[in-house]
Amino acid sequence: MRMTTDFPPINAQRLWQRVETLSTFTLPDQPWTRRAFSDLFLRARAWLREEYLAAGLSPSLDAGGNLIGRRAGRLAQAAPIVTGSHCDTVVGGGRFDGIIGVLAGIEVAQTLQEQGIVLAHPLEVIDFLSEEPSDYGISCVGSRALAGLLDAGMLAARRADGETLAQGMARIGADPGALARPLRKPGGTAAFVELHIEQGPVLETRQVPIGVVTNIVGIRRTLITVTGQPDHAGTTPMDLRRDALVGAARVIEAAHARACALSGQPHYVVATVGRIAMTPNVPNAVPGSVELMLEVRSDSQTVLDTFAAAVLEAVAPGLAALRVSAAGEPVSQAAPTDCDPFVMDAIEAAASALAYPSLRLPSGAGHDGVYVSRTGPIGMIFVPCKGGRSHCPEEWLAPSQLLDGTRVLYQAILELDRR
Ligand code: HGY
Ligand code: MN
Ligand code: MN
Ligand code: MN
Repeated sequence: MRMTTDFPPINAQRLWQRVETLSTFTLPDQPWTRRAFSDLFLRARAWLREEYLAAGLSPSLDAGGNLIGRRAGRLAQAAPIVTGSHCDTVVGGGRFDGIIGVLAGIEVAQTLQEQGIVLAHPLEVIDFLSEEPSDYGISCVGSRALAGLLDAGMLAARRADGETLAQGMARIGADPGALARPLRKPGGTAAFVELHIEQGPVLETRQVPIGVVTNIVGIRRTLITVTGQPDHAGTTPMDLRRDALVGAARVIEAAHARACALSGQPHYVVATVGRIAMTPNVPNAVPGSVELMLEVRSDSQTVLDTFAAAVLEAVAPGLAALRVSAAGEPVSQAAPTDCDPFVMDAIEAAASALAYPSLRLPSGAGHDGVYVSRTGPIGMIFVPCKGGRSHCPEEWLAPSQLLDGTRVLYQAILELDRR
C-alpha cells in the first residue's frame, strides 16, 4: 500500500509511447533486434536525437560513438550528473534491456524542463555505443572509450565481413583515432545512475518494485578452439577419428560442471558457451575444428582469471584420448565493479521519499557502469521484469513498473544534485 501521492510529474504515456516507437526500429523477421552499427541502429539514433531535442537536451556524438544529450546546470563548471544506458540489442533481444534507461533519462530531462527546474549540475543522458557484445566481439564499446579502455587490439577486432571495429566506429561518425586517452577523466562525472531491468528473478519473486544494485559482476570471454581432423563420416573407423566436436562437448560439460561447483561457494559464478562454430559443419564429415566462446561471470577476480585454464586442464586427458587439442585465447574482460555508497544511498533515499520498498542486490548482468565508474561514482536502479527473462523476445515489464523506476530515477537525480 503506498503512503504518498506526491510523485514527480513523470508523463507515463509519453514515456511508454517512446518505448513503443523505439521498438519499431527492429528487424521484421527477428523481433526486437537492433544491432549496434547497423543501419537500423543509425535510424533509431536519428530518432533519439529528435527526442533529445524535444526534451531540452542538446545532442552530440563523442569520439567513442556515444550519443550524449546535455542540459546545462546552474554551476557551469560542475561535473555532470549522468544517466542513460544503451539502445542496441542482442540478436532476438528484448524491447527493454538498455532501452528503458535511455528513454527514462529523456523523460526525466523533459519533466525537469516542464517543471522549470534547473539543477546545480549539468545533466547528461547518454546512449552508450554497443553495450551488447558487438559483431566485432567487443561489448561496452562507447563506455570503454569514455574511460580510455578501448585499446588498439580491440579497435582492430574484425567482424565476419572483415570490417574492423575502428572502421565501424568511423562509419557511424565516431573518431577512433582520438581514443588513445580517456574521453572523460576521473572526476569528470559527478555521479552516474542508470535505470535497467533486473534481467533476473529476484525483485519479481520478492515482490519488491525497486532494486538498488550493490555491484556488477566481472565478465571474461575466452575463444576456445578445439582442433581435430576433418574426415569422411562413413569410412573413418571410430578408433581412428579425431572428432573436434566430441572434444568441444567435453569442454562445454567441464565448464558447466565447474561453474555449478563454484557457484555460491561463496562467490557468484556462472559460465556459458553461447556461441559455437564448427568446420566443415556438414552431415557427412567428421568435425575438424570447433570455435566456442566461453563466458564466465563472477564477483571474484580470481575466479575470472583462472576459470578457462582450469577447464582446459581438466579436459586435457580426455582430449588426448580423442587425439584432439584445445587452446584458449582471451577475447574480452570486464572487472567486477562495486557501486558507490554515495549513489546507492541517494537511490534508497529517493525510493523511500516516494514510499517505494527497495532491496539491495548484485547485478549478474554486465553494464556500462563498469567503465563509467572510472570517471566517477556509479549506481543502478533495477526494476523487475516478467519471469526474470531477458535477452529474448519474451522480455517484458509493465508500464507501471517502468513508471516506478523512472520516478525513483528522477528523485535520485534531485538527491544527487543536492549533495
Ligand atoms: O550481457 C550482459 O550482461 C548485458 O545484458 N549486456
Ligand atoms: Mn543485455
Ligand atoms: Mn543492458
Ligand atoms: Mn555535487
